[in-house]
Amino acid sequence: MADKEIYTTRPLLPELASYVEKLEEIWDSQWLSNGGEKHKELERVLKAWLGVQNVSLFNNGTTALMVAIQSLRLQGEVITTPFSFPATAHVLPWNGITPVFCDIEPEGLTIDPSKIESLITARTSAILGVHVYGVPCQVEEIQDIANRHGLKVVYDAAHAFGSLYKDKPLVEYGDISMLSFHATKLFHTGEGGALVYADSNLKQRVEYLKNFGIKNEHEVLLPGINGKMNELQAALGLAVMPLVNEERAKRSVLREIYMDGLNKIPGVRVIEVPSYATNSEQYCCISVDEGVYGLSRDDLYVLLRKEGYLVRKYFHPLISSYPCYSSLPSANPEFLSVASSVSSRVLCLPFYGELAQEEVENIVCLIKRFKE
Ligand code: T4K
Repeated sequence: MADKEIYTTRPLLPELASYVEKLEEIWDSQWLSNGGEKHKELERVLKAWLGVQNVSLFNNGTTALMVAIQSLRLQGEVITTPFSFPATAHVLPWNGITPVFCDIEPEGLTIDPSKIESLITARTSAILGVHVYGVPCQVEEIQDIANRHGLKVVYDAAHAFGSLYKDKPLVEYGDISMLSFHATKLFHTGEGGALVYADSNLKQRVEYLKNFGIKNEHEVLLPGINGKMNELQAALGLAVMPLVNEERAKRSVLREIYMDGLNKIPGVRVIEVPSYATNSEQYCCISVDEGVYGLSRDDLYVLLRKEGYLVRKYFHPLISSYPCYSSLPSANPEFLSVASSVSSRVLCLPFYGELAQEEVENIVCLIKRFKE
C-alpha cells in the first residue's frame, strides 16, 4: 500500500523563487497579456529548443487545435482517431466539421494509414492524427495519402513535446501540429499550448485568429477567437523550461524499471515508441491481455487504486462512443475493432520525475502478485 495516494501525473514545479522573480518583472511592467515580453521570450526559447520554424503560443492546447483547423480553412469531413482525449475530435464540430473515425493500428495505437483511404469522400479536407502517449503516427504513409488526395494533415502532438522522428522534430511533419502545455504535461505553463508549423505564410493568419482577428486599432480582418497565452503562463513556462531535460532523464529511468519488471509478466506489455523516434516520456502505459494475464485491465485498475495508486484509463471510453458521436456511420464499433479492444486493455501508470523508484518497484511487484 502506498503511504499516500500516488497520482498518474504531477506537475513539474520549479523553485517558487524562480517563478516569483519573473512575476516581479511582470508586476513592474504592468503588462499581463496580449503578447508581452514573457510571451515573446517563451516563443523564442521554444523555437530554439524544439528546432522549428514557427511557434505560436496559446492559452491551452484545445484552442490551439481549433485555430489550427481554422487556419487551414478545413471544412466538410476530417478523418481522425477515436483513441484520444475528447478535445481531439471536439475541435471539429466547433469548426462545423464532421469527424470521421478511423481505426488504429495495434502496435503503436495511432491512426491506421491502411484504413484511411477507404474513408475519403468528396467532403474530406484533412487527416487529424494523434501521437498518442508520444508514439508517432506513421507520418510518411499519412503524408503520402494526403498528397495523393489533396488533403491537409494536422497532428495533435499534445503528448509529443520535444520528440524526434528520424532525427527531425516530429512536430514539423504535416501542415500543423498542436502541443499542449497543461499542468499534466512534461513541459507546461499551468494551462497552455502551441501551434508549430513549417510554412511561415501561416504565421500571420494564425496570429490574427488567436487574437480576435485584430490587425490593428482600426482593422479587424477575421472572425478570430481569444486564444492568447498570458504573461503569468509564459513566465511559468520560462521557469519550467530549464528543468525539462532532467525531468525527462528521471522519467526515462523509471520507464526502464517498469519495462524490466512488467515486460516479463505474460499478458502485460509496456507501450513503446519505435527505435527511429525519441520518447517524449509523457506517459508510461501498459496493455493488459486478460486471456494471458488472468485479470482484466479493469480488475487491475480497481486493485491498484485500492493500494493507493491512482492509475488512469487513458483513453477509455473511445471518443466515437460518446453520445454526441455514436450515431455517426464511422462510429460503428464494427469498423473500430482494434480501437475498441485497445481501449479496454490500456492503463496509464504513475509516471513523473519526483516519483520514488521504490514506488515503481512496488507497482511492478503488485502487478506480478495480483495474478498469482
Ligand atoms: N489532445 C490530447 C491527446 C490530450 O491528451 C489533451 C489533453 C488535449 C488534446 C487537450 O489539451 P489541453 O487543452 O488540455 O491543453 C488531463 C489534462 O487536463 C489534459 O490536458 C490531458 N490531455 C489529459 C490526458 O489529462 P484529466 O481530466 O485526466 O485531468 P485530471 O484533473 O483528472 O488530472 C490528471 C492527473 O494529473 C491526476 O492524476 C491528478 C494530476 N494533477 C492534475 C492537475 C490538473 C495534478 O497532480 N496537478 C494538477 O494541477 O485531463
